[in-house]
Order: sequence, then C-alpha cells, then structure tokens
Amino acid sequence: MKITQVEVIVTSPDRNFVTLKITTDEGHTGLGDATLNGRELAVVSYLKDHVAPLLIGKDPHRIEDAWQFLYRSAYWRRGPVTMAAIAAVDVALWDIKAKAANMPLYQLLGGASRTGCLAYGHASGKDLPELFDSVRQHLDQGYGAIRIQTGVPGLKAIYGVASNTVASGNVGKRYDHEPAQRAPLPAEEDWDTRAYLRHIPGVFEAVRAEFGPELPLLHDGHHRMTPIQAAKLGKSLEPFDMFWLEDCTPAENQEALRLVRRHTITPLAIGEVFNTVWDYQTLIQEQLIDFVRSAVTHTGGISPMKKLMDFAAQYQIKSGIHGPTDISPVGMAAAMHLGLAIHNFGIQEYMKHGEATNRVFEQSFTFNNGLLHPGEKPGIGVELNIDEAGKYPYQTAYLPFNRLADGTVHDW
Ligand code: GCO
Ligand code: MG
Repeated sequence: MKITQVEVIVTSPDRNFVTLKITTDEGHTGLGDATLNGRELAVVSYLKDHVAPLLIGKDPHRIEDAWQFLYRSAYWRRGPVTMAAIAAVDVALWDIKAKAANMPLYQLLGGASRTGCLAYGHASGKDLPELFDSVRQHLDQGYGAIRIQTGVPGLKAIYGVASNTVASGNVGKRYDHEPAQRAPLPAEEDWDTRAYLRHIPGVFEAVRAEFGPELPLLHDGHHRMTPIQAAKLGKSLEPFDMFWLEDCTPAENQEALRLVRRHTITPLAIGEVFNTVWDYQTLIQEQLIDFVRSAVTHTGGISPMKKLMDFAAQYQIKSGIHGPTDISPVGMAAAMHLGLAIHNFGIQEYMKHGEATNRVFEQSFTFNNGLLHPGEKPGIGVELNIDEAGKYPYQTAYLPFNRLADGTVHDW
C-alpha cells in the first residue's frame, strides 16, 4: 500500500480544528487531529509545507518508521507544533492500519482491558448555587466524575468559568465550549492567588456536603501557584478526598512537584502542555504524580502515548488524557481507543462538542453510564464530512491571559 494524498483541513464549526487526512492507493483514508488551540495555523504550515511532501509514496503500514523519521530527521525536536503535526500523521496511519485490518483501533493495541472509559465533565459556576446546578446537570447527563471550578470573590473572570457568567449571572447556561475565544485579540482576565487559596477549600467542603462522599471530584489549578502555595492547597483539600489536583504549578519545572509531594497526599495530575516522555522523566521515576495528562493530539500520537503509559505503569501512575473541546473528535477517538486498551487507564476528560462540530465529524463513540467507548467501526471510528467542514472557515482565536491587580502578567 502507498500514500497517494495528504490533505490538511481547517474548519471552525464551534471552534477551530485542524485535521490531517491521508489517502492510500487502495482507497483507505485515515484522519489525525493536529489542533493546537490558539496557534492552529502554525501546525497547518508545518504539515503542509514540511511533512506532506515526505509522506507521498510511502507505505502507510510503517507507522513506527514514519514516526521516527519525522521526529529525528527534522533535527529540531519536541515542542507543541512539531509534536501535534507528528501526532496527526501517527493517528491517521493507525486509522488506516486498523481499517485495513477491518478492526477498531483498540483491538490492534491489545484489545479491551475494560468495558468503557470513566469520563469526567466540567462543572463550573460563578458562585455555589450556580456551581451546584452545573454539577446536577452533569450528573443528569450520566457523568460519574466531575471537575469543579468556581468564581473567586473579588475576581471578575476566572479560568473554567465563562466570563459572560461572571458578568451576567446567567444561571443555567452550559459552558461546554469554553474557553473558546474567537476574537482578534486575547481576552484579559484577573488573578489573585491568595484570594483563590482562601476560597477553594470552602467550595469543596460545600460540594461534599451537598453531593456526598462518593462522587469523584477533580480540580484544575491551571499552573497558577508556586510550589509552596500548591502544597498548601493540596493539604487543605485532603479532607475532601480529591480524585486529583491538576496543574498546581507551572509545568516546566518538574522539580517543583517534589516540594508539593512532600507536603500533601492529595493526588496530583499534570501534563496537558507536555509533548514528549522527556517532560515526565523526573515526575514518573520519582513518583511525583499520580496521573499523566498528555493529549494524544499534542504528544506525538498513539505510538509514543502507548510507550509513555507503559513507562508510567511501572510506577502505578495512571492515565488522565486531556480531552477539552479543543481536542477534536478525531483526537478524542484516539484517546478512547488507547484508554480502552491500556491496563493503567485512570480517567478520561470529556467535554461535549457542539452540534456543528458533530456534523463535521461523524463519530461512532458512545457515552453510557458515565463510560466512554470508541465503538466497533474499523479504524478510529471518525469520518470528516467535507461539505459540512467547508461551511466553517478559520476564525482567529486566542486563549485568554491573566494580569494581577498591579498589572503583572500571570500564568493563565
Ligand atoms: C483542561 C484544560 C483546558 C485548557 C485548554 C487550553 O484541563 O481541560 O486546562 O481547558 O485550558 O485545553 O487550550
Ligand atoms: Mg487542565
């Protein structure tokens, strides 16, 4: 079999998505997600200008060889743009291989290790009543684990809570597409770590009092604390039996987690901004984390993610694969196949995509009783409807950023 066509499709149904489509001389097609939120067109260029010409005429079955070639022959290694591009090729080739084998991808990864993948959703609200409504909506939709984010008194806009909620008090609205900021310039939000640290333990106390001890609860610190602040938060959340505290410190410094770990038994998750196994070397070997947060889309695809999770398994560290709406349905499907197959699956983040997105990407996954399953279609189980995709041209989009009260830029 030979690769005959490599296309990069940009579409913006509810937000921007970049999809790679590889076609072979035997008529098989494979899809890969190359979406890098807020920097989408950089990956488009990487793929179109530098990768596509290298793939034409190659044997699509040689996935490992293609991966090593793209990684090593560029000379310049790692980084989100490079690794998103390589991921798209890797997943598209796995899609083709599984279609050629007439099997769903998870069968080629070793078969199912479980009946489905436990998913968590995002509940958020500017205050407790609004947050409780959001938790109830998620429970009604069948979620069996929930991430909790709230507004902080004194702050106007905060990560995980749509700015229009904070401004308008629009109770009952769902925020599944946040933070999609389609605008010519990034939105500015405000931040105060001390106010946040004072507020959050009370939120979890109230959520436990309202919803009981069983519901797995998660929280995302979004890289905003120093190690000692993160240690303080982890310690103060211990009575509420957290499933995890995510991205408590900026992810660049693996050693920061040593200090956090020394002070708290709250489980830690990190890695959505990582893109190779090297970012986890200290974290995994020293058992400084409990969950690996990498996205298949941003970490070079299925092939390196399988190796990363096998490495983590030796230390009883589990998966918590990144799955907000900026991961396309193609990237989500890849995550579900991997999660179903590996032994050390932990949880899968799952924010529902909007209807327009679901018309562009025809999908075969199911979500029943809180469990995601990728379905039994050969391949990854997603096809791109090119007519629908063509209706939604690219729109400039940026993630927001933070400033402290004195104007200093802070991690968002
Ligand atoms: C999460 C993440 C996302 C990121 C987003 C940035 O835990 O799901 O923190 O919501 O903010 O992926 O593009
Ligand atoms: Mg996160």
